[in-house]
Amino acid sequence: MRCGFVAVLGRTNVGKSTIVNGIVGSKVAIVTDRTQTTIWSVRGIRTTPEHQIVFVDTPGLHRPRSRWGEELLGRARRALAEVDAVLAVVEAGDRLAGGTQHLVQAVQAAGRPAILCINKIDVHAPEEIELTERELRPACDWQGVFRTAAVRGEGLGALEAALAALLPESAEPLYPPGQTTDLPERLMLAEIIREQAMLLTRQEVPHAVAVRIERTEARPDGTLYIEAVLYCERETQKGILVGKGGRTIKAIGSRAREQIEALTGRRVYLDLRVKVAPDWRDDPERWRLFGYA
Ligand SMILES: Nc1nc2c(ncn2[C@@H]2O[C@H](COP(=O)(O)OP(=O)(O)OP(=O)(O)O)[C@@H](O)[C@H]2O)c(=O)[nH]1
Ligand SMILES: [Mg+2]
Repeated sequence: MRCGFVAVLGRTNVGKSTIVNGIVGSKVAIVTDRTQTTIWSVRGIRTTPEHQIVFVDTPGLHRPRSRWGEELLGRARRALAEVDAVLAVVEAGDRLAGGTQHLVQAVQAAGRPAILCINKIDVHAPEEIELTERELRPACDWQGVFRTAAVRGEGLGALEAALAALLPESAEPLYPPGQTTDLPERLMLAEIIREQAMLLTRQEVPHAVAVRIERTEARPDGTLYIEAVLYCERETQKGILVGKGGRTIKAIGSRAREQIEALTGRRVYLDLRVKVAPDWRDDPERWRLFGYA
């Protein structure tokens, strides 16, 4: 079989995590309509009898405005060093400028075989898609150019086959065939909570939220008890996260609980608290405390 690692690189919000989840066939990375959703270079593993593709999803390329932003960019860059191939993702309508220009430069510098994926073709006019392809195709030595609508699963089968063809032959898979991710359960639980916090808040709040699982306990009645803290940077953000009469934090909790119950197949009791960690995004000591470093 063919087995190996594929880094998924691109501007923030173009749909990298959606593509990884779609090909892996289960949710290994959280997805929101906000920018800078992904903070981990999560591995998402797709295994068939013919191949095993280990995707390394990465934080989106963006202009960093904090040390945390720089850390995320570093995680994306480092992912390139350890892979067999690169999947560069752009959104239909993107031109060869700004972040997309940086993407192409990073892919070229990586010196690995690369495939270009033009995503979100469901929401862009055919002429726009054509323009993006015409501009980006000659910009790099692509092994293939694909068009996808990842939210609908469109084009993902062809993309998967092309990526697998770039991987080295191997007698054995790298990961056990049943495994879909390498993210530890504790971090996965924190990510599910962060996803709902991002979806239910706006403006700067989604990016100021960090989640730390304080304690998990399997109770004798089969319930999984989870205690977590949502950190934000200011009192005003705390007010927004808690919401009027606790409405927002309750909504975050009940949506996250449903997801965790679906994932674990157990009844879940989720105990959420909100705390302020002033300017944590500029404080690496805090990241270590959150388990984010
Ligand atoms: N219409 C449309 N929306 C899409 C498509 N793929 C992803 N999206 C949406 O685009 C948004 C961003 O998707 P993500 O997968 O989180 O994007 P990302 O590139 O991983 O973003 P970061 O982790 O922030 O870098 C979400 O709201 C997705 O539902 C698509 O093919 N079509
Ligand atoms: Mg992502």
